[in-house]
This record gives sequence, C-alpha cells and structure tokens, in this order.
Amino acid sequence: MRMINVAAAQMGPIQRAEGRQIVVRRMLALMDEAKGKGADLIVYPELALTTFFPRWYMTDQAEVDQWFEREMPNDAVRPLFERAAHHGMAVSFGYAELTPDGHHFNTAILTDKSGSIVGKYRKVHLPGHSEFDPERTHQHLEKRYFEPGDIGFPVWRSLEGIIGMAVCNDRRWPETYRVMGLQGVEMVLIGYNTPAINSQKNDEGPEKRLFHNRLSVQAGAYQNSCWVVAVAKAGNEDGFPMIGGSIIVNPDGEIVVEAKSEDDELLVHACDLDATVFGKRTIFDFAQHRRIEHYGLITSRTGAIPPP
Ligand code: CDT
Repeated sequence: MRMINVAAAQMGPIQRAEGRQIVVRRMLALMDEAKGKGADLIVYPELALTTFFPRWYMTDQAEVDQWFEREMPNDAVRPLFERAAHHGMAVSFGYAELTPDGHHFNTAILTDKSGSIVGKYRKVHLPGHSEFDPERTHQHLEKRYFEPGDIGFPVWRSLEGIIGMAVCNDRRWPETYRVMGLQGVEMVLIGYNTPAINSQKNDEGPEKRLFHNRLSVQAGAYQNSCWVVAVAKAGNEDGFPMIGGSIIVNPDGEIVVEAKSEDDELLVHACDLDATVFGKRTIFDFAQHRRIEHYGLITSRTGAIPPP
C-alpha cells in the first residue's frame, strides 16, 4: 500500500476587507488540526489567500494587482511554508500569480514535505467574462483578470505517487482529468470557488451546483481511476453565497468524505494510491479498449460541431 493521508481544508468565506494575515492564521489553524490527524498533505481552495476578487469590476490595474502575489512564498505566506516544513506536511493551495514579466494567472502550487515547491499549475478554463455585463446580477470577471494557463496539465512524482492539479471550472470538463489520466495520475487536487446561484440561469441554485460538483468530480475519478480531492471556499463573501460540498473521491468514483458546513472544515482520509491500479489496468489498456482513431473531434477544433 502507498498511503497519502490527505486533509481537504475547506475554507469559509473571506471578506473583501480581510487581509492575508487573517487568512493565513486560519490556514495555520487548519494545518495544525491536520497535523493532529496525521496528514501528509493539506489541500486548500482556489484563490485561498483572498476573497474571490474576480466578482468585482475594477478598471485600475494597480488596484487589480493588489490581489496578486509577485513571489511565492512572500512575507504574508511564509508562515504557512515554515509551519508545513515543521510539521513535515506537503501543501497545495491556489493564489493569483503575477509573474516578473507581468503575466497574470490563476495558479495552484504543490510543495513537498520540506516546503519546497515541486509543482505549479495555471488554470486553463477561465469562466465568466472580461467586461462588466449588465445582463448579469453577479459579475464573474476571471477572463478580465487572468490569462489562460500556459503549462497544460502536468503531473508530478511526489509523496510516492503521481499527483496533478486543476482549478475550479477545470473540474467540470472531462479532458482535464483525461490529460492527467494519460500521464498516470493517481491523485488530482482541485480547489474551487463556486457561486451558489448561476447568475445567468437563476433556476440553477445550490442543490444543482452541488450535484454538478459531485457528478463531475466522481466521474473524473472513476473514468481515470484516480483519487480526487475537491476543496471549496464556501459561504457568504460580502453578500455573495458560494457552495461548500468539499469531497474526497476514491478511484471507484465514490465519495469517501464530504464537508457538512460552509465554513473552515477539515476532511481527512487515508488514500491508498495502489487502489488506482486495478482501474488503470482495465481502463487504460490501450491495446484492448481505446480506439483513438474515433476521438478526432476531441483534438480537432475544425471538426467540432458548432453550438445552435
Ligand atoms: N472559480 C470558478 O471557476 N467558478 C466557476 C463558476 C462558473 S459560473 C461563471 C465554477 O465552475 O464553479
């Protein structure tokens, strides 16, 4: 057995006025609790250090850039890295990344147990829009503030396994998991911030959103025979409610543990990476099952059928 005792650290809301120090204190409390439960790895949500700022329309780039981290770790976040190294715990969390040459990404990182960054992922699927949309009751401006990720869906050999990452909207699309699955991924870490109501489809409330969360994550795990750790930032941020529903899903697609609250809440589960082996043998047996000659539409945009 190759075990990773993983802690999914769901976070409750972060208000716009709350600074990184307050948030990091909450993250440290979750990390200490995870240490008490023997965690090897703690996973925090997308954009874990701040409120979900892409809901706010901003025109001043200096104001926008205040939500971004220019280096990782930086002074605000260093206590997390130091505590994790002290505990001997690997960490993954999402943040807004501003590169030295001025690029903006919605990023997630993975460290090893000594606090060194071993993996970085930049969100590929950016939902929402780039301009203020008067048709919407709530704005979702990720396309305004971020560029699409430029490094694909890599996986990393770490914690005696093969680990991948994705961010929020990525989890809804099968290609996300498949690209990592084809690289043998054994555990996928996904942070999210999902509004409780779809602002363009008002009958899509929290129940439907939680259903889609489970549906996508469970299918991704089963179809690629990997563990998936999906971690929410939940609750009401400045009047904007978001779903919780953090889950850890096994390679059979079964939920092994699920959050009950919309607040800071730790889910811990001992995940056996060897539980991925049976499914991988049967699903990824290229010679017997996969008919790549029939999958052209997935990779060829020109062959795609346009929407009605
Ligand atoms: N953060 C993020 O990607 N949220 C999206 C909201 C989609 S509605 C514009 C999600 O897929 O949950």
